[in-house]
Amino acid sequence: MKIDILTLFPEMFESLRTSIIGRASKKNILEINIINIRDFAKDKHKKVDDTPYGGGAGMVMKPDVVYDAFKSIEGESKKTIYLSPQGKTLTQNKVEELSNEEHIVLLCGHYEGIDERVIEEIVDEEISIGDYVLTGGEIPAMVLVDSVSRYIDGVLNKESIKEESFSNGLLEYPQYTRPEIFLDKKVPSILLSRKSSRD
Ligand code: 21W
Repeated sequence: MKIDILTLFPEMFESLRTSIIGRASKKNILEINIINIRDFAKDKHKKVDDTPYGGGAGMVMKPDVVYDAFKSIEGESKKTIYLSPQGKTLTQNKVEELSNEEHIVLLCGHYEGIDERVIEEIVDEEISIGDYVLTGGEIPAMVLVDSVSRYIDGVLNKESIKEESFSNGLLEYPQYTRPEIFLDKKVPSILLSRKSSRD
């Protein structure tokens, strides 16, 4: 799977390289490409935003700059997702659905958002990660990458996916490891008598 991320803050994605996802990238299972929208600014001041028509607080990302950044991505059949507070809330079912895509593009907005005309032109789907206000789409994009990457073969083992509680509706249960007694609290005896992969 290939994931292109369009952002004004590429340095926020550094952590992806060192994590579990970085390992999958090395195995060529997952290819993550960060594109700095500012590289497509037109003027010498590298201007990427402007004041909103009709007034209001903050700045809006310019449509031409975002459009050119998007156009720099190759491939015909890619699904473009705009991380937006107005989007549909991400669910485990959506994560699983997205994991079957060959190529996705994640568009991260900042400031007050992106000019609507370029959204209409390039975006297939708008996704939010929940009803609270963040400063931009970068952390939501990372949440999406992290959750989707678990379904890409080789990132996690099959058991972890099977055992996970969210999509199959099973209840999660408390977990214990050594030592057997911690702060005078004993591990439940039913778990101690059970043979497992330990030792
Ligand atoms: C937050 C941008 C609030 C714009 C006037 C009319 C992406 C996000 C974001 C942000 C506004 C997600 C407006 C959960 C989030 C994100 C930045 C204000 C603009 N002004 N999921 N419309 N929460 N947030 N609205 O904040 O980009 S996914």
